[in-house]
Amino acid sequence: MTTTRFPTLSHWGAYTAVVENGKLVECEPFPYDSAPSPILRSMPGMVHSELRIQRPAVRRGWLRDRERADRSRQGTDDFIEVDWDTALDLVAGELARVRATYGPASIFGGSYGWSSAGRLHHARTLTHRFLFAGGGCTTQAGNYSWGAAQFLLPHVIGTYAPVTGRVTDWRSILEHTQLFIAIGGMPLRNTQITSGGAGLHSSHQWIERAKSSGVRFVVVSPTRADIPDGLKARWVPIRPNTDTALMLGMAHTLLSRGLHDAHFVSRYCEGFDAFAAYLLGREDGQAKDAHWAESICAVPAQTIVELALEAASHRALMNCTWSLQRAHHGEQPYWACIALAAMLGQIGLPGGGFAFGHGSINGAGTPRPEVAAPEMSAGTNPARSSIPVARISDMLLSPGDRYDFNGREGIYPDIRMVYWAGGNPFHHHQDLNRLARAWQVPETIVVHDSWWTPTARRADIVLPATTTLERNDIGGSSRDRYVLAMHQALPPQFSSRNDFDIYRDLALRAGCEPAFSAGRDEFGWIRHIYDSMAARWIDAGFDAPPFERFWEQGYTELPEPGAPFVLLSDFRADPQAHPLKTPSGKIELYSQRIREFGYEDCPPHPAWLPPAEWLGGAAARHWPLHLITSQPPDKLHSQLDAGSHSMAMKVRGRQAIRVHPLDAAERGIMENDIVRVFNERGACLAGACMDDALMRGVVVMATGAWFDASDSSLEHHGNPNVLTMDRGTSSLAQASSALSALVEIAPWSEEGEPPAVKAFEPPVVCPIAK
Ligand SMILES: Nc1nc2c(c(=O)[nH]1)N[C@H]1C(S)=C(S)[C@@H](COP(=O)(O)OP(=O)(O)OC[C@H]3O[C@@H](n4cnc5c(=O)[nH]c(N)nc54)[C@H](O)[C@@H]3O)O[C@H]1N2
Ligand SMILES: Nc1nc2c(c(=O)[nH]1)N[C@H]1C(S)=C(S)[C@@H](COP(=O)(O)OP(=O)(O)OC[C@H]3O[C@@H](n4cnc5c(=O)[nH]c(N)nc54)[C@H](O)[C@@H]3O)O[C@H]1N2
Ligand SMILES: [Mo]
Repeated sequence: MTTTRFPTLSHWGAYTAVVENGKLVECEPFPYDSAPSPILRSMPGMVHSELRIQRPAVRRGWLRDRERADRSRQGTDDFIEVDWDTALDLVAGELARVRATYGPASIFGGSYGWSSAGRLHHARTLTHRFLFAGGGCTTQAGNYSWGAAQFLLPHVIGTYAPVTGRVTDWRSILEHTQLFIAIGGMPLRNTQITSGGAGLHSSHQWIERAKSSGVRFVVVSPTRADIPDGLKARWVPIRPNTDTALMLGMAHTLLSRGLHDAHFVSRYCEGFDAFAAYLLGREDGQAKDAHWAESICAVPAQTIVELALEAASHRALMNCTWSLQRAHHGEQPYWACIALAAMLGQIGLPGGGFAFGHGSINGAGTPRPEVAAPEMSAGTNPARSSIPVARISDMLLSPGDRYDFNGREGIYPDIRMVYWAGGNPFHHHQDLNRLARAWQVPETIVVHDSWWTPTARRADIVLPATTTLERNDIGGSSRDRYVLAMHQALPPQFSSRNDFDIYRDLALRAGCEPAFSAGRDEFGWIRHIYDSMAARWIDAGFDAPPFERFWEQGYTELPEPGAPFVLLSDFRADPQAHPLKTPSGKIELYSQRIREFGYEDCPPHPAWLPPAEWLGGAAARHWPLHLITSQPPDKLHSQLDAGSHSMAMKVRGRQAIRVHPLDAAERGIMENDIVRVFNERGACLAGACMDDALMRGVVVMATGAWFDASDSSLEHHGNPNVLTMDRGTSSLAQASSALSALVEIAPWSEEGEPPAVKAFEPPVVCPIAK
């Protein structure tokens, strides 16, 4: 037996791939990582799984009838394997036909998705690079993670850097913060993940240290489970989607008692008076006081007042998880948080002010110098066409329709071809029954993936991609100090190929290979990515070993920076020398620019706007439970759903739904029962889990179960996105409102066993003629 070991990296951490006789047998965590993720355990089974796409395959109906094929057979049709040349000729032919007939913007190449950690073989970047090189395509602006923040924050603080990059770091918190208000909690399950991968999982340690240095934590969340194990935090249960009301109630408390920092808001903020007038009810006759807030968010007025007073008398950090803004009117809680922090007057002070993303992702608040991580450029899109990321179904269903987006009017392009590699829209998008209808509009859909995901089985042409273990790469994140070499550990499995090589061959056919590859092969690119990064490190005064040494050692690392980073400290120290990039140069609590947009669903100051679905709204009479769909603890989105770690968390083979025991009892639901979760948009099955850490009226399902439905009446596996609302957060950001959804649940009461889960049975594939 031969055993070989290879350094490599995933979004869930760095590790050594242990290979015996050509098989991955184990993933040993990176030696410096004190809290490696158990998600690693799923990898050996998945890399060698029967769910791997083995050869290029074409949907039977499409192969016969091409663009006139019956689209309704997507997802049920069988596939016919073809050789690589045939497959690539078909894809190249379609790209050429669609571009020539309808123009480049009729190809949708947004390809949203996390792909893999390596920066060269990052499928989405390569898809863009390839399509841009050949004339362009329609892309997607923003993301599902913090799409509302991305388009709001530049109006308020001149940048969205606090969601992409640094927030006040943990060392500043340990030393100075007395009160940490964690709105949306601090669920450590989410800190297993870093986009681009990481050498260290550090959140656990920082929270441990904050605990021993006496930082007091208050966790505002519909579930007590958002408090990290062992942390003695105060839990403030709140109705989902109502945090804005809570923060307005706190702001009103400060204002009405004269406890707000009048100097800070006048020197550093624009528009405080208008915001104050709103708080006092001068516009609408309704003071946004603690009693008003209680009637919306169900947090007792007394608690709201206490929280405000405590924050005003201590060094307080207000942190919002990203989940808060993934909801209808998700712009508002972020703006309200900044306004409240401004009134507390601690923005820019060590350990004070506001932060986003602590508890949403590993590395938020981890000390790291502000210098480049490894990067691969996608180039620029000559077609200059894009839509807000989460408006995909609207676009496919309504070509030519006009929509508002951040002060401009867009028109949905007429999409004839969809190209996707590195994402799983039948995981990530909302109202999947609607997406399934929209997916029937384009004439041709091409997908690259390594596995028969729900999206791959709904493609016309499927190309099998290698996994990271089957190629060389380089990875790292701007939130982590390590850069990792990723050594090829296995040969390509079956006849899969690297996305890079697939695109290179397609680019050759289209005559744009030089623009795509820039004359570099795999190692040429890895070296180029490393050397460009190293040059920037050296310019910034850091060491970087020569490429060969880095590659041999398997990693290199940046030092911890000297002084702790404090968000907006330079602006606070000297607002004239360091103005914000807002029209006023200040923090905008009232935005003239947003006022000029004239959006009813995004007024010019932070405001409580009821979401379309929430427990206090009319729809709750029919649908009395608020469904929170959170990130899965046992995988990354839908990746590795069929792996051992994820399978062990399922309830009778389906996604768990967490239900308060009293809500369950009212409906005759018992632990481990199969239940139907439903609303007007759809229904899915799930396995009931009693959870008294929940607020009454709230149910929680993690995302990620592979979509498994033959029609829109019932999804079998527990994919909650058949239930979520496909509507933009507002005309401003048009981001995903995934967390605003009401449902009802009932025990499975029909005759016989509920339908079997078939998500992990590959489709029928007719083997290639030998
Ligand atoms: N209801 C609800 N929905 C949500 C969310 C929520 O909170 N609630 N969260 C949203 C958020 S924040 C996000 S970021 C999205 C995530 O949505 P996605 O990023 O689309 O989800 P993933 O499952 O990570 O999809 C990545 C796909 O890429 C494939 N892949 C991996 N490596 C490679 C490769 O090298 N080559 C190719 N060709 N393919 C590869 C994987 O097999 C997988 O199918 O989901 C969103 N959806
Ligand atoms: N294990 C794992 N970790 C991940 C990911 C993964 O797939 N798996 N995905 C990564 C990605 S792409 C992203 S974008 C981040 C997302 O990070 P987040 O958006 O922060 O993650 P969520 O799990 O959606 O939500 C966090 C918590 O918010 C609470 N919450 C939900 N709605 C409300 C509300 O209205 N008010 C309040 N106060 N609390 C609410 C929920 O109880 C939930 O536990 O996670 C990253 N981390
Ligand atoms: Mo995300």
